[in-house]
Amino acid sequence: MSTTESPAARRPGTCPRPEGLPRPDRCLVMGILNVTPDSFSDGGLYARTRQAIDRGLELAAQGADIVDVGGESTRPGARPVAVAEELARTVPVVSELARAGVRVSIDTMHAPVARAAVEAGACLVNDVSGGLADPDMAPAIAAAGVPYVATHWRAPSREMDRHAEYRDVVAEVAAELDARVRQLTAQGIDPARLVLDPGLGFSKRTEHDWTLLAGLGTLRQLGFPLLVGASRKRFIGAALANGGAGDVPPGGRDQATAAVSALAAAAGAFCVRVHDVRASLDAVRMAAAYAAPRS
Ligand code: PMM
Repeated sequence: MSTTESPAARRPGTCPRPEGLPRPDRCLVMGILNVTPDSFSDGGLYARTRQAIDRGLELAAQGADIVDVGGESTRPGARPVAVAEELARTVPVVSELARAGVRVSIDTMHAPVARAAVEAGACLVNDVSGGLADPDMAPAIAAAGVPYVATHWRAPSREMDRHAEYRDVVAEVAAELDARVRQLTAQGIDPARLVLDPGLGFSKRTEHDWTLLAGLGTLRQLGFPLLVGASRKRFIGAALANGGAGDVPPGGRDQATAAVSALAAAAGAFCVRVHDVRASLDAVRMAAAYAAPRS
């Protein structure tokens, strides 16, 4: 991989775009819909399902290009969820949103969930393990022929922080993503449908996340569209805390997230994944206007 970037490669409009997804002249905004008990406390599965569908419709009405449905928390330290439970949480939500005309992605590391969600109408599979958590994932994606987000990942949530060691985080993440691309395409995934993601917060410390964000131009040289998932993450809270003046809780990080969305879009990201769709949609529109050719 070369480290010099041509001026054309720096323009957001020239970012490669996967087949099977919309191609507006701006960065896409993916709205986060986590159907997990910590997001929707008590109330039983039906209540959670109904609430999740309503929230998904709301995200779409706010302008989300894609609504990303997930049934398993991937926070550091999170425990795995049984596949049957993940299916019960996500498939009815995917199905109902797809029926309502919403473009849905499924956020899962498990092939049976990916398969069932695509069957239910999901048009994209978002796998934070990049195919490493489940050996059946790549063949399932190859067979389904849907776009696939492969995220940089080193270990399951409960042990990810132990693997946050890098000498040159941008070069190592680029090399590890490149290795994933080779393996995934060798297993039959169409490279035209691949999206890569630096995996902010996944086996990364705060300084790694900021270095990766600043290094998006280098990651784009891998030749694939990039998705950036910064929303409300620890590195944003740390920057807002202003050198230890007090952490800002996740719910107070949306404006800062929108600022990061603008930076990611200006650096050529194909898509940002966020909780607050409206703010990031405005942000990526500003990035597009800023980058637009002027006479
Ligand atoms: N982060 C989370 C979940 N899914 N998907 C992609 N592609 N990239 C990410 O960075 C990502 C993801 C964890 O964040 P959440 O708990 O706020 O959903």
